[in-house]
Amino acid sequence: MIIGTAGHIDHGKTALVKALTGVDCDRLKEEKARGITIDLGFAYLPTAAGQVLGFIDVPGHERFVHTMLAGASGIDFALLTVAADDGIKPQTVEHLAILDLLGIDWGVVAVTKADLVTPEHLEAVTTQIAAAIAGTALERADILPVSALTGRGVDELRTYLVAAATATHSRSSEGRFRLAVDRSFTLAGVGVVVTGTVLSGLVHVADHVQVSPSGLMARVRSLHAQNRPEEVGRAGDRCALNLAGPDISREAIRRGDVVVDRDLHAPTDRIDAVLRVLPSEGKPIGQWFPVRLHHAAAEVGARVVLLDDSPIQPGASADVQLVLDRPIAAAVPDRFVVRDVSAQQTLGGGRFIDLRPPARRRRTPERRAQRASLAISDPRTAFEGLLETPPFAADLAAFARDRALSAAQTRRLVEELGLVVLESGGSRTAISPDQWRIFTSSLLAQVATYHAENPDLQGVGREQLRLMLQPRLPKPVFVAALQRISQKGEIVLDGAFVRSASHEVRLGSDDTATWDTIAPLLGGAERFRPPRVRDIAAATGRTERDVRRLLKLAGRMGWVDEIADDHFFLRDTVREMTVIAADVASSTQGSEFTAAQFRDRLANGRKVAIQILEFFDRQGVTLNRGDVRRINRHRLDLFGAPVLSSSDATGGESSLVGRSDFKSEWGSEPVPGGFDSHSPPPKSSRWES
Ligand SMILES: Nc1nc2c(ncn2[C@@H]2O[C@H](COP(=O)(O)OP(=O)(O)OP(=O)(O)O)[C@@H](O)[C@H]2O)c(=O)[nH]1
Ligand SMILES: [Mg+2]
Repeated sequence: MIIGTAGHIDHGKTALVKALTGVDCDRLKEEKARGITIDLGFAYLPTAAGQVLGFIDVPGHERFVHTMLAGASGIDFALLTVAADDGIKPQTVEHLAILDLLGIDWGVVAVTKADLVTPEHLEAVTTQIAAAIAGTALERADILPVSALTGRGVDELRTYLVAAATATHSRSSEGRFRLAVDRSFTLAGVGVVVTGTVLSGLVHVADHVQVSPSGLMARVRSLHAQNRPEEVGRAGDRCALNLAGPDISREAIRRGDVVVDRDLHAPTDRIDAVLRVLPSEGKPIGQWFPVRLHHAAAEVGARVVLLDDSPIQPGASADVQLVLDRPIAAAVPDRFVVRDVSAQQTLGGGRFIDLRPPARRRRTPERRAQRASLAISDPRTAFEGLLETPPFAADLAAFARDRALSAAQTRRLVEELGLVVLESGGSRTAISPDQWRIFTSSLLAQVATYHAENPDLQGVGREQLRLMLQPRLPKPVFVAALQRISQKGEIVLDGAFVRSASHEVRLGSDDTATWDTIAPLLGGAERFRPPRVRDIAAATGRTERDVRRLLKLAGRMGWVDEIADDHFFLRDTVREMTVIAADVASSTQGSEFTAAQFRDRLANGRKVAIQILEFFDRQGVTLNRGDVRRINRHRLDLFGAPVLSSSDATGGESSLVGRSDFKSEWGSEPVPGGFDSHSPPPKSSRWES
C-alpha cells in the first residue's frame, strides 16, 4: 500500500512520516535550510507481517501544489494532516479537493501537533475537520490526534495504517504495464534508475519496455519494489527500475514520463474527458479556456474545448475535449486535475474517456452517444455500449491499447460479448453479434435487390455496396467482412463485383433479339477476322454504343472475348485459335513459332494475328520471347479447350496435334492452312508480310 501525505504547509507531514518510519524525507539542503518540503520524499515501513508500507511525502506550500499532484497520483491511501493549532487552511482545502478529484477515497486524517492545544480546542478542530471532509471522497475517514513531538497517537496511527494495508485487497495486476515516473537518477555501478508507482500490470526483470511519450526503448536490468530487490513489480507497487538502452540516460527520462509495455506506446495530445469544476471556483469555464493539465506525474499546458453549448458552471460536470500543448502517455479512465495557468488554484478535474477523439464533428448526436459509452469505466460495459451506437463498429485493438487491457482481458471481452472481429492490417474492427446479423442480412438483401433490378449485370460493385450498408465499414474492413460472409457460400466475390452465388446473368428480350442478329456476323468463314463494333453497327443499323454494350454483356457471359478494343471474337473461335496456336507450335522445331506462321494458318492478316497473340500473351496462353512464342499448356484450357494431362504432353508443350478429338471439334469446317501444313522455322525475326 502506498500512503501519501497531504495538508497545508507546516502542518507536520514530514515530521509525522519521520515519527512513523524513522525516515526524514526532507533530504535537500534547501529543504533543511528553509524548513519546508520542496520535492517529493519517500519512506518505507516494513511490517511484522512482512508487508512494506510505502510513504510519499508531499510539500504543502501553495507554490508546490504541482509536486503534490505528481505524488498524489501514485497513492492508494491518503494521510491528511491538519495542525491542531492552525485548523483548516487553504492548502488543506485544496489538497482535499485534489484527493477527491483523483478519486482517492481511502485515508485517515491526523490532527497533528496535538501537544500544542487543549482538549477543548482539539475537539473544536476535529469538528471543523469533519465539516471539511463532508461531501468529499474522504468523508468517512477517521480523525486521529497525534503529536510527533511527544509521540502521542503515533503508535496507534501506525497500527491503524498496518491494519488498513492488511484489509486492502491489493490492486489488480491485470492490464498492461505502466509506471508513472516521478524520479530519474543515476547510481554509481548501477546506471539509470527511474522510480514511480506501477499504475497497472506487471513488470519483470529483463522485460523490454518503452518510455512514453519519447518512445525510447529500454530493458529492465533489475528492479526494486518498496525498496527491496525483486524479480517482479505489480500494480500498486512503488518501483525503482534500472533501465538500459542505447538512448537511455538520466536526462532522457523525466518526471511525468510513463514507462510502458511496448504495445501501449501511443502518445496523444487530444483527449475527450469528463470535467468537473470545483464548487469553490468563482467563474464558469468557457470555450478554449487555458489550463495546466496534471495527469499521473505529468504536467502540460492545455485548452478546454466545450462540447456542450454553455460554459461549465462551478460545481457542474460536462464532456470536454482537452487539446494539449504536447503529447502525453495516458490511458482510459485515468484521472486528471486542471489548475489555472498562473497555477494559483485548482479548478477541477475528472476522467479521460477517449484518447483518439475526432477534432471535427465532435458535437454531433452520434459522437455524444459514443462519449456516453466511453465514459463508462468498466471496459466491457463501455465497449458493449459503444457498439450499440453508430457507426456500430469500433477498433478493438485501439480500444484495448488505450485502456491498457492485456491480451487475456481483450480475449475475454470478445468472448463475453460474442463479438465478430474483422482483421485488416493492424486494426481489429469489432461488431456486436446483433449488428453483424443485421449487416449480413441487409448485405444479402441489397445484393438480391440489385440482381432483381439488374439481371443483365454480373453483380453490384463493392464500393457501391459498401456505401449502401450500415455500419459503413472502412474499405479494408469491408473487404474482410465480404470475405467472411462469402465463406458461408451465399455470395461470391467476382473481382470488383459481389453477386449472390445463385445469380446468372440473363439477357432481356430486346438484347436477345440483338444478339441473334449479331452472333452470325461473328462466326462463319470470317470468324478469325470478325467485323468490329463499328462495322457491326453499320451492318445492323444500330448505334455503336448499343452494339458495344451488348458485346460487353456477352463477354461477361463468356460468349465472346474482346481481343482488342472494340474487336470481339466468339468464345468458340478463341478456343479454336488456342488449339491452332498449339498446333503451329508443335509443328516447329523447339516448339517456338512466329506471328507470321500463326497468321498463315488463320489467313486473317498480320495486324489481327498479332492482336490475337498479344491477347493470348496477356492471358498467359502464350509466352512471348523476342519474336517467337511458345505455348503455356497450363493455360490452354482457359477458353475451354480440353486440359492435357502430362502424359499427353509427350510431344512437348503443344502436343495437341494429331489428336482426333480436337480435329473433330471443328466439325467439317476446314482450318485455314490445315493441320498438316508445316511451315519451316523462321530464319529471320522480322515480320514478312
Ligand atoms: N509541537 C509540535 N511541533 C511539530 C509537530 N509536528 C511538526 N512540528 C513542527 O512543525 C514544523 C513543520 O513540520 P513539518 O513536518 O516540516 O511540516 P510539513 O507539513 O512537512 O511542511 P511542508 O512539507 O513544508 O508543507 C516543524 O518545525 C516541526 O518541528 C508536533 O506534533 N508538535
Ligand atoms: Mg514536509
